[in-house]
Amino acid sequence: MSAPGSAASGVPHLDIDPFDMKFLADPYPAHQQLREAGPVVYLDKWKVYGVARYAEVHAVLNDPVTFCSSRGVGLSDFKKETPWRPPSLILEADPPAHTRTRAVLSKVLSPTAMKQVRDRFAAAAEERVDALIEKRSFDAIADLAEAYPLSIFPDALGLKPEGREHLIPYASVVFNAFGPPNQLRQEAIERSAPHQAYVAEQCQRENLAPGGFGACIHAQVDEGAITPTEAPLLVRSLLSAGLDTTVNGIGAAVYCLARFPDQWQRLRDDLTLARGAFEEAVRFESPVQTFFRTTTREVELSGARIGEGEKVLMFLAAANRDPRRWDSPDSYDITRRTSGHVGFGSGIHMCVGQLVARLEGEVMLTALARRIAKIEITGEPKRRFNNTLRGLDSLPVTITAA
Ligand code: OVV
Repeated sequence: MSAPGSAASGVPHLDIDPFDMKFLADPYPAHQQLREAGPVVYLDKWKVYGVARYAEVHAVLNDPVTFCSSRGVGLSDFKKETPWRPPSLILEADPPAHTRTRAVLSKVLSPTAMKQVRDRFAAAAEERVDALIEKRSFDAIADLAEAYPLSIFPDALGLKPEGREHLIPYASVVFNAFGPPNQLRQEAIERSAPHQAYVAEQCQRENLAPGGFGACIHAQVDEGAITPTEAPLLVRSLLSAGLDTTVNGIGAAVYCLARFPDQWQRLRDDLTLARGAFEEAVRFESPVQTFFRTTTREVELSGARIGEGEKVLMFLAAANRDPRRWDSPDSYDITRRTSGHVGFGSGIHMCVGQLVARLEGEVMLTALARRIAKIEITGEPKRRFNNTLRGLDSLPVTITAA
């Protein structure tokens, strides 16, 4: 008998910690090491398997029976440790339980639902850009990437005005909590009580305005699709995953377009490229960098034997820049054929809110490109450190109106 990932199984052991500050500050050299070491690696620091090539990340995402989510999609194995909050009914669930909750959120966030919010989202993007043109110099994170989603998403959900300052801190805890028990995770959870209390309260039916996404989830109880106890937890999923993700997605897109002025010019010349420019930013920066799965049986993956009950860390960001899959993976190219990127995941758990994210990205990039000739970075961008999310804390810019 050999130990998990021992030399006998041919899996290379690496002493890379994908959650330390050095890695998070600049993950790209380590992503390359992880990809080049082999199709499956073993990370001794956290005793987990890792996959960083596109083929294996895609394979793991698309075999949810073998690589399950119900034992948690962070490092913690819910079969061995008590989760820091009650598990998500969609993210941390497997079929058949997952199928029903997924159908509910799919319906609430459907193409039809997008039609109903599109004009409001587009008008708010125009308003935000008006305000930024007035300012000329601003922080593209606080004043744009955060301010825009905060101006529309809580209203679209139907949240009351009071307490919204908890939303981003709550999401930051959620995404830090997928990581290992490092300082980022432990401090986030220690300080989470007020944010958790706010979120639990806002998930109740009486606190969600009629017509919003939250009320639509609760209306599914009346249809018999979910129980009255399930509805608040599904609202919690939107509060967990619906805001900080798009903040970092829009932040990524603006950061790309500010760094690559040729791509900014192409977008200005053809505004129909806005959706592609956003999608390519999701591939290029991968706002959600990683997720774990847990094996439900012994499995062979690309020649590597993995035992039952092992955690497998999927490097979505590394897969999105795997030269085996992508031409010039490290170039931001707004006309690239991005389909198949795993920035939104793949398979049965692929981002259920992706239409909301793309809508926000599209209308914001369209509004920016229509009115602004030039975006210049005028100060050192500051990184925001999170175990799962990649993005900036601040991005000082000066814009020139068209
Ligand atoms: C995709 C995602 C991230 C974080 C939280 C959740 C989902 C959730 O369902 O709570």
